[in-house]
Order: sequence, then structure tokens, then C-alpha cells
Amino acid sequence: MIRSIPALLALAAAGWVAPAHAQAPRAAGSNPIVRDKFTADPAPLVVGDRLYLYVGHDEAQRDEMFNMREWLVYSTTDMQHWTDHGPIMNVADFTWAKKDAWASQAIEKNGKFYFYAAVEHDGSHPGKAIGVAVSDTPTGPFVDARGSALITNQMTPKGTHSWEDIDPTVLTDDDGTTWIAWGNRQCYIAKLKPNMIEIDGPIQEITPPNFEEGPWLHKRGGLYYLTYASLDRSRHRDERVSYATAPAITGPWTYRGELTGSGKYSFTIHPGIVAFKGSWYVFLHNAALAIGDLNGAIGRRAVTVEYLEYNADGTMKPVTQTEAGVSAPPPRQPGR
Ligand code: FUB
Repeated sequence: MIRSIPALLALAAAGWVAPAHAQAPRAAGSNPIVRDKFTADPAPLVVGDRLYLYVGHDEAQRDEMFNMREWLVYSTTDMQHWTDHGPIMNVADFTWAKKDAWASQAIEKNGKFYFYAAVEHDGSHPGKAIGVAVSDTPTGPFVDARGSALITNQMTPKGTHSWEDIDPTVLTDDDGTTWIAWGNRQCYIAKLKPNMIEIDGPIQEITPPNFEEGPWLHKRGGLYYLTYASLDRSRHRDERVSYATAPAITGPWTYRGELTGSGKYSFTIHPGIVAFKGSWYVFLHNAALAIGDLNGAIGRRAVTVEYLEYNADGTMKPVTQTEAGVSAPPPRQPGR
């Protein structure tokens, strides 16, 4: 047992971090990343030499399912040590929303930061919806950019349920056009206008096999990737991560199979993929964290990160969620 502050300082100097509530020291870079709060739906954004990680704050008590009221942001320059920047926005800041700070993603465009997030709309547009907020800095404060939802349940009338319009992901293509994809059971994509706060043209459905939720768009070389939480109900109880690739953002999308298994103890899983300082990473969540007498659960998840590697043909190598995370040096990644 470690009994003295000098002993803890010596461990910290050697690359170990020990949050106040932790039972034992752990290697910097190990999972879960955040240990003093339950966090979900990780969305990384690289700005200069810093990686920002946007998450939802899971605050479910006992047997509550979800209780998410705010989004938090953390940042790192080395993937080992994280700075807590606190809450960047509360669901109440979208005055037209009534609850549920669900999955989000931030993107930089024209010197501003745009934050897209899923929430529950008030009774004027029943169902889930997607809002957009804007800030001059990646750590906020973010303010509602429209005063109304960017996407409502009524804009996707073919959908089968009220929570299909969740989990926005955004990607700016080489021609400067920013696209937004989202969905639950159905996956949709649309262009954003240059002002970033209006949909431009039609909404198209691009639902890949076993699509459940949590889409994430990224591009590597000439290939576009649509990675998502998948659920083959005939075979699995909990979500896994699957993906599709395409030669253009407009498709056609080819299903490439599963990237990960399920998150430990978690029904949901949620990918966020990014390149940072020469390596690729996939952020996920599971429910392996316990804080005090609260164990991980469907509404008490914990974000994790693993190295992501590619095969020569552009497919992604299967990823396993580990406790070690990125505490070990990155693998060599030819042709990133
Ligand atoms: O965290 C709330 C919801 O659960 C997200 O929007 C989904 O992706 C799933 O993780």
C-alpha cells in the first residue's frame, strides 16, 4: 500500500496517475480515461497539437436507465494525461429541448467550433432531435446557434420510432462541404450549408447492415468510413461496432464487418475515430467503472481508447477493449 505523498509523487513522476478515489495507481493512458465521473459517447476533435474529447455525463442513480444533462470536455497532448475542462453545455441551454444530453460531435470550421448534439425535443416537435451550438474555442462556452433544432423527428417521416434522430457525426470533405450523418435503426446523411446551422438539400437514408446507432464518419487516404454501433439481434444481446467504407461520401457504401465486440457490462457502445500525432485511435465506452457504491450500468458508462490499425487494403484491424488502453507505445502505422 502507498502511504506517503512523496511515494505518490515518485509514482506520478514515473508516469503513473492516481485519481483521488482510485483504489490503486494505474498506468497513464490506461482505461477508462475518466475515473471520477461516468462518461459516454466519446467524440474526439484534434485542434493543433491538442486532442479534445467531448463526452456525455452519465448521472444515472441506482436502476435509472439514462440521466444525462450536460456534456463535458477533456483534452490531452500526449494521450496519457488528460485535462478536465468541465461542462461545455447543459441540455437546458437548448431552450426548446426538455432532456437527454445524448451523443455529440464538435467540428472546427471557419475559425469557429460547432457542436452537434442529440436531445429530446419539447412537445412542439415530439421525439429526439439534433441541436447545433457554436463557440470561439473548443472548450466553450457553446451557445445554441439557431434557437431551434437543426433536425427533428418530423424531418425523417419514414422512421419507425421517436428516437431515430440521434447521434450526429460531421465530416468536412476535401471540397469544403460539411456533411452530417445520424440515426438510430435508420442512418441518414445530409449536406450542411456553409453556415453550418442549416441542412442543404435532401436527407438521404444510408442504413448499413445491423445499424443501431452512433455513426462516426472519417476519411483516410481516398477512403470514407462509416463506423457505427451495430446489433445483430439474432446473435447478440449487446451492441458491437461495425463499419462500411465508400469511395465517396455519397457512397456506394460497402459493409466491412465488425470492428469490435461489445463493451464490458454495457448494452451500448459508441465509436469515435481520429488520427493524432501519427497514430490512429478509436474511442469507445463500456460499463466497467465503479465509483463508490455505484457500478457501471446502462446509464453509467466510461469512455476508453485503443490504438486503431489498418490493413493494406484500407480495412481496419479488429479492436479489443483493454484496461491497458494506450499506456503502451503505439504500434507502427505505415501509410497513415
Ligand atoms: O448515451 C445515450 C445514447 O446511448 C447515445 O445517444 C447512443 O449512442 C447510446 O450510446
